[in-house]
Amino acid sequence: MFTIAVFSLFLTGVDSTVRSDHLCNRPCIYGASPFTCEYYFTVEWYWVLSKACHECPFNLTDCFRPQCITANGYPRPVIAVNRTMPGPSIEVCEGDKVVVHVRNELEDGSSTSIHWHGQTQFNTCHMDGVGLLTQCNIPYKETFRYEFTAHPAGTHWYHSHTGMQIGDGLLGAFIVREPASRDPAGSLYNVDSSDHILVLQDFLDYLTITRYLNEMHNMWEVTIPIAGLVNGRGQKHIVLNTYGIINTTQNQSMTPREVFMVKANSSYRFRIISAAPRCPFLLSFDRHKMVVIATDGAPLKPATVDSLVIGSGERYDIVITTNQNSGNFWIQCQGIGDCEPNEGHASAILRYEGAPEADPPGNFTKWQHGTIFNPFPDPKVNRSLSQDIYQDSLRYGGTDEDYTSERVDVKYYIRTWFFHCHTDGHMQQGMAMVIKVGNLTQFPTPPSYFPRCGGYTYRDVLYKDTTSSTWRLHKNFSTNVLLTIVAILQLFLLENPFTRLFL
Ligand SMILES: [Cu+2]
Repeated sequence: MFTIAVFSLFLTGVDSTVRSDHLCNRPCIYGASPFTCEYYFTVEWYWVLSKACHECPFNLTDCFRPQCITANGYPRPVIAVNRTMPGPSIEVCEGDKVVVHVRNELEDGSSTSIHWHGQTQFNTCHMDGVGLLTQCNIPYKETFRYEFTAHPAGTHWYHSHTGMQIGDGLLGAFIVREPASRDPAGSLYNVDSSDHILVLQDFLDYLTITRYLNEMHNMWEVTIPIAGLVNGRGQKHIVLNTYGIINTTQNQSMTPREVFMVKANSSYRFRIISAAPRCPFLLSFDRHKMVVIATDGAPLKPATVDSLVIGSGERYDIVITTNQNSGNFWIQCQGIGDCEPNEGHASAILRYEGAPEADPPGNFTKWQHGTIFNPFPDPKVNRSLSQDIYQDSLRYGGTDEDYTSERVDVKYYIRTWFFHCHTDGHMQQGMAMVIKVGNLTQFPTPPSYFPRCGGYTYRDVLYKDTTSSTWRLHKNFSTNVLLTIVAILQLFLLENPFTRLFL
C-alpha cells in the first residue's frame, strides 16, 4: 500500500474548478496495488466575492485566485470546503482506501457530516455520513476521520447530510475510475480527464433555510428564484464598482462562466453531477450530440441524444465528439418544472483549442433540445415524443454481471439506510424513511473509538448477556433513534445498477 497525504487546501490550483491535483488522481492500472488517499477538509462559513477575489470581476484573472468563490456574482454566505465551492474533488481508482479528515469550523456552531453519495460502504456503514443516523454529526471545532474503500467505480459526489447545507455549497465531485479496459464504453472516448467534470448546482441569493421557511410559512410566497451554477460559476448579477474603489474604467461587470477546453476531432467523457438540491435540469451541448454511457456509476448501453434531463443527486456520463469547426459553443442547463420561470438556468462554454476567449455567438436558447434522454413532462420543451428515450428503456451496459439471475454471490448487512427524496424541502417534509437491513447483531462493528451521541449505535442498544451469550436489548432503549424507524424491511437486492440511485 502506498500512502499519499496531501493537504488539498494548498493544492486547489489557481482556480476553483473541480480538478483534483492529488497524487491519487492517476491512470488506473488493472491489478496494481491500491493507494491510500488522504484528504483534509475544513468546512466553514465563507463568502461569495470575498476579499480573496481582489478585483474580480473587473479583473477577470482575479476571479481564478485560490479561495475566490464567484458563484453568480451575488455576495452571500456559503458553506465551503477549504474555501472552494464545489469543494475539492476526490478522484481515485476503484479499490483505493479513501481517508478524509473533516474539520468543522462552522462559526455559528452548526454541526455537519459528509455523505459519500454512490459509495456502497461494504462493512463500513458507519462511515456513510448520514448525520444522526449512521454517525453523530460532527460538532463545531471537532474533526471526524472518514475511512472507506472506493467502490463502485463511476461518477459520484459527496455532500453534507446535515440540515440544508448542500444548498449552501457543501458538496464536491467524487470520481472513482477503473482501468479503461474494464469500462464497457472505453472504446467510445479518448479523453477521461478531470477537466471535464461538470457539477451542476441551483443557487439562491440567500440561505437555503430562508427559502424553505418562506415556502412553508409565508402564504404569499409562490416563486422560487434560482440561478444555476456550473462548477461554482455562473453569470446572473451585475457587479457594480461600489464606491469606485477599483481602479477601472468599467463601472459594472459580471463573474465568469465555466469553460471546458477541448481539441477538435477527439472524443471526451464528460462526467455530469447534479448537486442541485431543488431543480431538474435539461442539459445540452450546442451542435454536439451526446452519447450517454453511464448513470449513477453504472454502465448503460450507449444512447445518442441531443439533450438529457438530470435530477437532484443523479449523475450521467456522456461522450462528446468534437466534430465541429473550431469555436465556442454553449453548454445549456435549463432549469425545468417550477425552476423554469425565474431564470433557473446555468450555462457554460465548450471551447475548442484556438478559439477566441469569448462567448459563443448567439444567445442562450431555451427549449430547442431535439431528442431528449429521460424527458421531463414540461409543455415548453420542444420535442417529438416518438424520438425520446425514456429511463425505463435504459439497458445495463456491463458485460461481466448477470444481475437478473436469482443467485446470491455475497451476503452483507448494510445496517441502516436513509431512503429519501434528494430535493431538500421534500426530504424535510417527510419524503424519507429509515430502512434497517439485517438483524442488529449482524451489522458490522464500528471501531471501538467511534463517537456516540445519545445512544444510536447498536452497541448502545444491545448488550451481550454473558451467561447465555446472547444479545439483549438495553432497558433504556426508549431514547434511541431506532425508534423513529417507520418500516423494517427485508430487502433482497439484485445487482441492478438502478438501485444505486437511492444510495
Ligand atoms: Cu446524496
